[in-house]
Amino acid sequence: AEGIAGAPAPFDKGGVKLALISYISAGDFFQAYQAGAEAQAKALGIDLRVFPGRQDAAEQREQILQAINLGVEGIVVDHGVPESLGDVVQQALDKGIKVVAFDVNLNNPKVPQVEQSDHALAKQALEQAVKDNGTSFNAGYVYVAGFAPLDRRNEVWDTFKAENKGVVEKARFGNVSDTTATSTADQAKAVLRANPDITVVFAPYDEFARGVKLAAADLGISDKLKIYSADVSTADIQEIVEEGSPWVATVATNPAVVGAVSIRAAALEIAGQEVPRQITVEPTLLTQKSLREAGVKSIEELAAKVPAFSASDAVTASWIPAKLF
Ligand code: SR1
Repeated sequence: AEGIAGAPAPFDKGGVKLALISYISAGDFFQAYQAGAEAQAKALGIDLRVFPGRQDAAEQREQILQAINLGVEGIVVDHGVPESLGDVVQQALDKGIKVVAFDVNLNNPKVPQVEQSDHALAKQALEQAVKDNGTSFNAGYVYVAGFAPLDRRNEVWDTFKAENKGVVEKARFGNVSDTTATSTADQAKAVLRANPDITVVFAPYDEFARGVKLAAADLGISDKLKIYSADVSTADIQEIVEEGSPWVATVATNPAVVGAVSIRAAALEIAGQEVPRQITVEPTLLTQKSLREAGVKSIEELAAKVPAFSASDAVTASWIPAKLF
């Protein structure tokens, strides 16, 4: 493995072993996050071991123990169930392994936490919903508790409802699995059939939004519904801009950039350099109108037009190659 000239040890020699341990690997967001992590690891001469996530807390624990046994110098934990991770993460830290967490609250001062500013993300999506629909509407809400980013977005939804009494949550549903979009679509179909007065759906995860859009199309009510989401991918952009799409806005980062930031945080920790405990990648509002007007058809085209989608200045250093996409 090649080292980086002028980099601090051990990156001057290359071949630093790092593990990326995910709780979820299925879906556009997690695939792009992994691709970004891999690109940043390659640019740093890191030997990245990727452990796929199958939403299995016991398996994720086991993978952390495997990574410790492999002799990695750092571990990035991507989502997960905090209660089942605390002790194994502590075992890694006790062995001198650096740990970075993305979207899982490990509540350990030794572990930097990466997130996408989920409060800002949900606020921007709901502000757009108010711009489009006013402050009185019947809403559907897609939420599954226990995922740190969804829980943070939920805090904003609760405050939003308390401040806007004309917004009525008629139904709450959602499913996170390896078939999130289609399972959510089945639930959405039942909900929208039973509540024909729902005009807005807050679905702050792109797989949720895709499911609701699918249900609306099946029921023939796409023109009566507006969907507000989080996340973006090339497939999402195509679904948002297509003629007659009810998916009218999303608030997002480039997940590949977030993956790269997570690896950089681990690299800086390993190099003994300062890393903030809270690392935030700020999201951007993308409306259907703005995407159509810009003629953007893919995440690459988006990155070419909006700098926040090509790179983040979070946790950088002069010795870290930053231009990845
Ligand atoms: C099940 S949690 C899904 C969320 O994790 C990441 O934060 C993405 O933004 C996605 O919405």
